[in-house]
Amino acid sequence: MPKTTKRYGLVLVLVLIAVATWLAFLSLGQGEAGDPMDVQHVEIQEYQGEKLGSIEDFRENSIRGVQYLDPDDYRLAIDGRVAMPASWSYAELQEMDHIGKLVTINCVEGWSVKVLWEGIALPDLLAEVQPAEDATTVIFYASDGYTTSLPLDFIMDRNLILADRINGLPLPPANGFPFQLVAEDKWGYKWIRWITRIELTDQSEFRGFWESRGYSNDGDADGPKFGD
Ligand SMILES: Nc1nc2c(c(=O)[nH]1)N[C@H]1C(S)=C(S)[C@@H](COP(=O)(O)O)O[C@H]1N2
Ligand SMILES: [Mo]
Repeated sequence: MPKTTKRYGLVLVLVLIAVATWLAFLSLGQGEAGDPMDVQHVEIQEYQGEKLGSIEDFRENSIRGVQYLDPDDYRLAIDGRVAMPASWSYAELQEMDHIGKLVTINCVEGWSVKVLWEGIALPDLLAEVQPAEDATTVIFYASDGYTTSLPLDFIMDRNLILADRINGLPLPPANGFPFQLVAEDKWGYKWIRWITRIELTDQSEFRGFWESRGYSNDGDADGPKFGD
């Protein structure tokens, strides 16, 4: 066989391998993202007589795009002003008591969705790490570098949850798998997704990602969007 024909043969084989790999990758990606048709027939649409919003009503607006966390590697850590810093695997967190709440999320961009959230009550997790007397503020960190904070009192009074289910389904990656904070009555930017770490601090003036760019640190959904 002449040298050039041999070379063409080799190039052809390489191109075929590349195309096959690309096709395999595409079909993998589809499975991972979750076909919306699959979601439709299992997502609950009504709860205690009330019509719910749908996972498809959410808009993706995160700072670095959807994060895909591996439940096998995942750990949630709580540290800072606590007596007993701790961390848990995804499997350990699934074993804990879960509660459900019907809550509306309101984004400052003008959309809102009401769905059923189920997850772990933060006060339960905080009881395990024992917050120090001077801890006033809880800072949340996510895998995309996003941060936000809330007063410790607010979390305890409202029994806020870390949701791992939405409308009866495991939280999809776009909704923050493994956990999204259900920051009820706060603007959407307090609803941090893909949470990896929770820090207790006495620094009440801490400002998270959007808060340090001008959004209100209180973040009350019936209050101003900008300012303190
Ligand atoms: N980790 C992380 N969490 C985040 C964000 C982000 O960019 N990164 N965006 C916030 C904003 S501005 C909004 S409105 C809500 C939207 O969440 P949802 O898509 O689950 O409704 O996520 C919040 N949580
Ligand atoms: Mo938002």
